[in-house]
Amino acid sequence: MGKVMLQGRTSHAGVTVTIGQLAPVTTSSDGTYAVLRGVPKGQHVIRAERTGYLSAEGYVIIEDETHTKTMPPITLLAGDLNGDGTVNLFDLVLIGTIFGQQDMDSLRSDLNGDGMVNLFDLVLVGNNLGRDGPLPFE
Ligand SMILES: [Ca+2]
Ligand SMILES: [Ca+2]
Repeated sequence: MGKVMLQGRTSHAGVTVTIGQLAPVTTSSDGTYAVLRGVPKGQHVIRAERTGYLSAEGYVIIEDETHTKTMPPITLLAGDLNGDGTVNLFDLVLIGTIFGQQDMDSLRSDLNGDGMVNLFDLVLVGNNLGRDGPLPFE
């Protein structure tokens, strides 16, 4: 189990967490997820991803599959709207084209989740310009 927070949002729901070959789980609004039970022994890749955010990736080592493994909490950085793994000019342009509108696809350009593509979202992208994913999951 663990917790993934979304930068700039009050609801941290909708992050997909995948471990190895197991079926992905999604976070609830407080960011928590429970997945690390029944994971086979060994080292597995763990990924956390959400549209509009840089993903995080790392390794989880399971020594005893009967125990529930707890992962450290992480925060995904906002702003990778086009999903190319970096927060860059393309993401700013995307926000610019629908600035001031209600975001029909609220998973995407409305980063802070207030229902509008506005200055708050622009600031989130601006603050993370130049950041690359995946972020370390540790
Ligand atoms: Ca991008
Ligand atoms: Ca917004």
